[in-house]
Amino acid sequence: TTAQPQVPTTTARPTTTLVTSIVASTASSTGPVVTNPPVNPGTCPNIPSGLGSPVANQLNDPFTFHNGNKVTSKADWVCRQREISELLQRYELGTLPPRPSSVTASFSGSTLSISVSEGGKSISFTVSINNRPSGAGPHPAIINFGTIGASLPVPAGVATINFNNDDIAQQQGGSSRGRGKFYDLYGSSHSAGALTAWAWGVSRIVDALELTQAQTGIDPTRLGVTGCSRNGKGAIVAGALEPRIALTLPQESGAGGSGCWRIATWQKNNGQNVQDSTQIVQENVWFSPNFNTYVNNVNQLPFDHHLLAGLIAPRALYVMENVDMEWLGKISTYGCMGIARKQWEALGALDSFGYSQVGGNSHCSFPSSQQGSELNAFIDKFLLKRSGGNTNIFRSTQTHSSFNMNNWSPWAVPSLN
Ligand code: MCU
Repeated sequence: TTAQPQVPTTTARPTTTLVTSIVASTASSTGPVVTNPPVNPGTCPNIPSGLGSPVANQLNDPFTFHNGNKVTSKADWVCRQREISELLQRYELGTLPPRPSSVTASFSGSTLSISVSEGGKSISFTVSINNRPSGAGPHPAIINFGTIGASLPVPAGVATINFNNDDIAQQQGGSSRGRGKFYDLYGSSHSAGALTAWAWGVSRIVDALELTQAQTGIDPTRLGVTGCSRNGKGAIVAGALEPRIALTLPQESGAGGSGCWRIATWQKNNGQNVQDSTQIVQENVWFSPNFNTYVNNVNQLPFDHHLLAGLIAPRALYVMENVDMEWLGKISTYGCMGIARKQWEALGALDSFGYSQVGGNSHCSFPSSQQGSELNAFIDKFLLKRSGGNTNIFRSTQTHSSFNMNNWSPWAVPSLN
């Protein structure tokens, strides 16, 4: 079978034309899951070509379009997400190609084989589907990035799909630029950084799961995505760029993931040993080469990572961070996600947002304090679709009193209908 393109072929795939895949929860302790309305991108404002005014010592207003108009409805929000996705791709992530002309898949044993063709070139890759629950299903699954620190305890009833993201785009330092199957297909000078290439890979896994649902028994509308550290950056970007992901679970993603560039720079200027934009682009190829132009003055960017997270809203996001790891930007992720949360607030969807920062565990070893009442509550509600505990979570074991959340987000939070 060949998958049909679901969106018009444009250079940047509008993330917002596929928003209908999350169905309302029927068994929730706190009400139905909020969804975005379908919106015709043709009715959205044009996305300007310039950067706009710099934004210093605060984070960009999610609720004002680049052209100055206010976001006043859920339909506006979908347009604003489309704009933010385009700007993130243009200045930081590189272009996410639209769905390729051909995606085919087959399933045998526990191996899902995926073949993709575009422009006369083809690649194929495999993922393994493990811990498939017994019974007819369909069953939910969590796509797990790579082999570095994959440590989330996935409860019974949820399959795991192991995604070798390095096979799609390498991440062994600067020499990895343009290497991997994504670049075999699109060319080694494609603008996408590794995070975008991996998100594209996740989208192809979802395509393949849609094509093979009868064979795999996996429900492609109940998918989570996770990864830790560099692969946590991959997980949050995949959740942001692929609207068919129901639950995004980035673990200790830090700078370049759940952290904001501006807050990391502020931490660094206050003498802390924090990874910032200038360092991260020298360490690895996670971002587009286009980002290099902005890393010395991130105030120019018309976004920060609170808006990356906001591409997920009102879908479910549970962010896990480690308070003991200064390098990851512990104030940055706390502040960035605390402000990101206001996007779920505007949509009446606070039950779909969690941020939890604890310590006492080594990097990427999942602490049990986040399991029962947090991770499992999210998995119960958004993947297993049964009532569970509270999923409106924002907590840290440190106070971060030097960071003033309101000063960094001085804009109003509308109530969007
Ligand atoms: C938190 O993710 C990265 C971090 O950005 C890097 O600076 C560091 O070298 O590696 C972390 C990681 O992926 O650890 C496994």
